Amino acid sequence: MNILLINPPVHHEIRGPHPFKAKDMGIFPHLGLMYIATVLKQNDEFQVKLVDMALEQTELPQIIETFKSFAPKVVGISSYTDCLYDLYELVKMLRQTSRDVVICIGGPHVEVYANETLESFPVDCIIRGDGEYAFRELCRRVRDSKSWTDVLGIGYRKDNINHLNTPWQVENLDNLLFPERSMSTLSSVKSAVSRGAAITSICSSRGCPYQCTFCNSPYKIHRMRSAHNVVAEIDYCYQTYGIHEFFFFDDLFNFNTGRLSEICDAINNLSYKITWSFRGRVNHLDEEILLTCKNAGCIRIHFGVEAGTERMLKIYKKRINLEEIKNIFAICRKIGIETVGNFIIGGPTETKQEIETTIKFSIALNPTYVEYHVLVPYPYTEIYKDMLAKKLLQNDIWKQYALHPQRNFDPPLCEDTMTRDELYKLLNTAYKRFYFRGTYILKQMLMLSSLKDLLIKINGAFKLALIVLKKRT
Ligand code: B12
Ligand code: SF4
Repeated sequence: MNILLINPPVHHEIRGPHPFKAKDMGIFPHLGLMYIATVLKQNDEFQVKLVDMALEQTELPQIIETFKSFAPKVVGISSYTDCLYDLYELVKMLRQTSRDVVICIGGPHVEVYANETLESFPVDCIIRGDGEYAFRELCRRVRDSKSWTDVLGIGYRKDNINHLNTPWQVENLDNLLFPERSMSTLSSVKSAVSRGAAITSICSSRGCPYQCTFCNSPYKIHRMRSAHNVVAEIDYCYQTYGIHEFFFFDDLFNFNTGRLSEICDAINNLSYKITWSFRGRVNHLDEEILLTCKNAGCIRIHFGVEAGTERMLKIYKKRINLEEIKNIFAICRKIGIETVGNFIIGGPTETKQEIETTIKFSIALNPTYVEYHVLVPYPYTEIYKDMLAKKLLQNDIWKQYALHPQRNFDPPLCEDTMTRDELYKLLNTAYKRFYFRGTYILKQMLMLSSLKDLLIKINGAFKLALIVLKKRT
């Protein structure tokens, strides 16, 4: 039986204040769908095609052609709240093409808006939680013409009533098969930050034990793979695809220092060198473990710093302080690990003066790169719930959008101290002040190690200049 998995296109990403859109960040294969595809293909149980429309820039007519020629019995589609309109168009078109195919949506959006999706999208079901085994069970039941309504994780609508089963959660992530990267178009994989070689994303844990008030991470329960299992996947990628650059996309890679140290030891025991980077927090780190990381090939750490004032760090429930941040950035600089500082502008009650302090702090911190974001109160975050409770928003804007996806949706912002336009202006100013400093540009030029490196930096700088100088319409 044929199964089609789709990552929808990104044509109408919401008109938010992010200066970088999905395509600017580099395109990585869809790990979640590859995990699912690999489980489905095990022992040739199903014939699977994965079309990453975002990665491959596939247009709707093309996917309909693929759908007709491949004739799948089940279609599984991933979902992002930011790209909901594209998902909606895709699902409608597939449904118009076939009444019989079972259409199932999974992924981050349905974690948040399960009921709304069932109500407004012409789908048979959704799947919440880890998708691997739940989706395989759905496919098995369809193949065997059995009812699938009791499968864990499934949500469906019958007689105008939604039914949501308990999400399926893989307890031991080590038991999962490594995602087959060949399911995706490897040659297209590129990243704004890679060293030019083939790079892949990798996930060593799911969930995060913290509860920052702005965060909409879909996995709430934190589970980690063993160090041995993680490095076995690295080796598999190297041996099978020749990949030697890895980006750990975990929400929080460095939660357990012991495991981090074991991962580094296991990487050092490989007979070849790799480079890697991760997304992490400044706590759970010190000079010793950072040196261990550096010696095992860690080249860059993406830190969620968020603010340059203690008051905003508290509002975000970040559970870190300015001293810790300064200390870790200084150590990284000293030992030669690049840093990316992520900052938020426009949190609840944040004043212009505080934003100014954050921008100055980000420059003084001297990270290799920065990313500034205007805070978007995402659905189900503490900040959004608080804004609704305080009636700072007239209605549940996100819920309306989830029920009626629109092309030009402007997400809510915290506009209690500044207007949307003022926040956008500050964002552009922040980027200019950080990147267009003479000392910064000179430092970047001095760090160039090759012609390839130069081309990557020129390309990055050109994109950045376009983004920063572009007028918002
Ligand atoms: C890696 C990553 C990226 C990468 C790669 C994206 C990709 N296509 O995989 C890049 C940098 C390109 C990226 C871009 C974007 N991302 Co992103 N990204 C992530 C990150 C950090 C990890 C994703 C991951 O690999 N997880 C590990 C795998 C195993 O899990 P998974 O993908 O969620 O899949 C599992 C389940 O969700 C489920 N599942 C997923 N799809 C399906 C489909 C079916 C049919 C079924 C049954 C189940 C199922 O089963 C999978 C296996 O268990 C997450 C944060 C997070 N914690 O998830 C954000 C996250 C998913 N991204 C997010 C956003 C907003 C985006 C962008 C829109 C941002 C932007 N403006 O640039 C774009 C959209 C890209 C696109 N359309 O493909 C949000 C989504 C929020 C939401 N409610 O929709 C998240 C949650 C970050 C956040 N906290 O805000 N992203
Ligand atoms: S922002 Fe980072 S540390 Fe905070 S809850 Fe989200 S993933 Fe965890």
